Amino acid sequence: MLTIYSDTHRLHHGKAELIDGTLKPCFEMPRRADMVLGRVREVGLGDIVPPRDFGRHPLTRVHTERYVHFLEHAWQDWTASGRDYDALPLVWPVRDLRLDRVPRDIDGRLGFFSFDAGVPITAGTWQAITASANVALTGQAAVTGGARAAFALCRPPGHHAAAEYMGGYCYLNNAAIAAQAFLDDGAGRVSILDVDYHHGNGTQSIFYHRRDVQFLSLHGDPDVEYPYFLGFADETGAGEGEGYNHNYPLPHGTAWPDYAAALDNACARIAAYGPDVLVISLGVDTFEHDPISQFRLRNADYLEIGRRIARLGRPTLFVMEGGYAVEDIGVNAVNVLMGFEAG
Ligand code: SP5
Ligand code: ZN
Repeated sequence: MLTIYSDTHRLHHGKAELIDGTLKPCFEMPRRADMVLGRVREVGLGDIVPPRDFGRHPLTRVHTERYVHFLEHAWQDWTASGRDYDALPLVWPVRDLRLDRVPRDIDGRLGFFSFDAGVPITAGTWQAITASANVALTGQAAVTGGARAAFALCRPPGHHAAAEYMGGYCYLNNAAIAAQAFLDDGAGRVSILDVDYHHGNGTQSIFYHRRDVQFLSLHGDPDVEYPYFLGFADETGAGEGEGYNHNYPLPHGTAWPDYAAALDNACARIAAYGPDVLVISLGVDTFEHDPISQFRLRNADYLEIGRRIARLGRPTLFVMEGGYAVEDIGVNAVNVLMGFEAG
């Protein structure tokens, strides 16, 4: 399987995130991608190629122009206002606060274009997030060109980012950008299966009213887990998209048997939908030793996830999302890919 990777991810290295009431070093760190790339090399998964530059157009097919503009200029606006530490949002327009005005001041803009504080903007963030989107798009082009599968080793991740807000370590929604590119290149239907531990709220939001993209997500029950405000089973799509969104909220402590049952149900729905291509939001924070998550998958379970995805028999793009047990992230992510190749 082809892997697409860019070193440019290193330019995004946030210093701290607010968790458990304290500032801790960011869990989403450059070493995550190093570990996955190292494992891809170690097992000889296949060629590793750099991304091509697809420019701005595919980004604005799923994100608003003003949001992309905000991301591009945020660091410059932040430093122009006298700060040189990471920029972080601090105030959000909830409920009856106004959404019809976009503040001019960068602190207001950071809040307007985010839903949490897990998104530091650093000097190299724009370069890293556009490289990450290009990694996904290069994988998409390979699959459109006839490859059975490709692995987009994206970092930063993307599935929490919606059309107009960042959050949860995510800025540009790489999986959604790739899915839209598949459609723009002639696919009629795309399924996105999100196996990251956290609900893919951004991806769901982007496609919620559409039937050309089916979205399915297995994740920690938002009643007790981040992102808390989306990801429940009764979110089934709206308007044209009614019936094309499927959430599988699972309790803390979920281990392989219950996870596999939910995965089988999701796979049956994908088979019934009959997509031309499949995009996998591949998070491995479902691992038993993940430091911020509460599922109990083990190393070998990831092989089986890959096998089950392979049985769907669709051209498949894997897009890297979360996973914070850094020493195991390479083995777990690449196990999915090896299970797929064997399956
Ligand atoms: C891409 C991705 O996986 N993003 C995850 C963002 C999660 N951010 C909030 C995590 C809150 C975890 N709370 C756990 C408390 C542990 N003591
Ligand atoms: Zn996650």
